[in-house]
Amino acid sequence: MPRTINAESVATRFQVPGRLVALQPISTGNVNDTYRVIFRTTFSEEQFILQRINKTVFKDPVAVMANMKAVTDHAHCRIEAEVEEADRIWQLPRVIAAIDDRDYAIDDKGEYWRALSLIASAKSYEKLATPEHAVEAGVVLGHFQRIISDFPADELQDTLPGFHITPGYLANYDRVLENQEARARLDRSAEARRLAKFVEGRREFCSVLEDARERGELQLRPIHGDPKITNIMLDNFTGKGTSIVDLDTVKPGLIHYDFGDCARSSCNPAGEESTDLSEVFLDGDLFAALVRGYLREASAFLTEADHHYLYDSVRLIAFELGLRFFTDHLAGDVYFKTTYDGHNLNRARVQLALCESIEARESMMRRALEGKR
Ligand code: GN1
Ligand code: MG
Repeated sequence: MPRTINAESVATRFQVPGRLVALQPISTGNVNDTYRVIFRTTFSEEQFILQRINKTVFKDPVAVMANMKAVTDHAHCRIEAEVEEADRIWQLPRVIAAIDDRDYAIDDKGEYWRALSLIASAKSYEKLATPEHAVEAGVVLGHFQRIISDFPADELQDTLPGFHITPGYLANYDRVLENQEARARLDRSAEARRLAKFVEGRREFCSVLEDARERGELQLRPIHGDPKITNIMLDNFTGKGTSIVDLDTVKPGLIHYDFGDCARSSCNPAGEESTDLSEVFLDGDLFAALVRGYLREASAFLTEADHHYLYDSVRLIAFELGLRFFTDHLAGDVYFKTTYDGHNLNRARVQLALCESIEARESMMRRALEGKR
């Protein structure tokens, strides 16, 4: 693969001691290309994560890296300051500087690459099986949001304008459907038409968080942007959450985008890639456990209004991601990476089925949110 050759040549351009011995692609992630890199020294070895930043999605990779550097520097200081009181050793990847001291390297094709320290002896999971894992996922998200909650959001750049602004995704869906090929994809699939009907019934709901923000009830804060379950690492030895990774969507936003994304990805036992809709649902026990873990950390900074919109955020982010996958399917798979025909349609079916399940469980979920405060 030509990209692997590029990755090899760029891997040696960061401040890592030793010589390159291996470069292993990591296939999770729907946007960037990721590799685990091994360098050997005379005495030992160094491993790190190398990523090609997808420029179609992240138009300004330099700004992405500036956000990542600023937030991780801040978070590392906070972690160090709290180290004596903490019930575990918290970790967060560090940006490894390039040989020229920049936070990225550019290859001969003009592609941007970054190197990040590896969170070793820890794993992330595609889906959660036990309430204990869900508690840990909640703790990890709450902890991350808490330690960056005093970082001034206005010092972060908006690297992905429109990210998680659901009404914008709806407008984009309408725009895509003006295209003849997209229309044809919709018309020839009964399943696609069923999803379109589901979307129609929820047009007004799309603006629930943005309306609250415009009314001044919710404020922009620094957020992770993509705290899905596969970005949360659990310590191999203790089973406790130890780190959150994939920090390229760190930017100003509503903490609700994060909570909704974490809950919709953690509490669906079938996972995002399931092909069996009958297995997709919002598991109430996992949700109650996640809320318990999250509020343990997040109660310190959540306002009354923040609490009020937590249920809506789970429903909304499942809906939004379903809409994004569906739109991408109709547009001809231009944004998310796919591995089979109809992949994005299937992902959309999963998220919208999950949204339906979240709607059916509203009162139980609200009770879990209220009961844990
Ligand atoms: C994308 O690339 P990855 O897997 O970290 C996407 C998220 C979605 C997620 C769904 C920048 O994240 O918003 O929730 O796929 N990231 C971007 O798996 O669009
Ligand atoms: Mg991501």
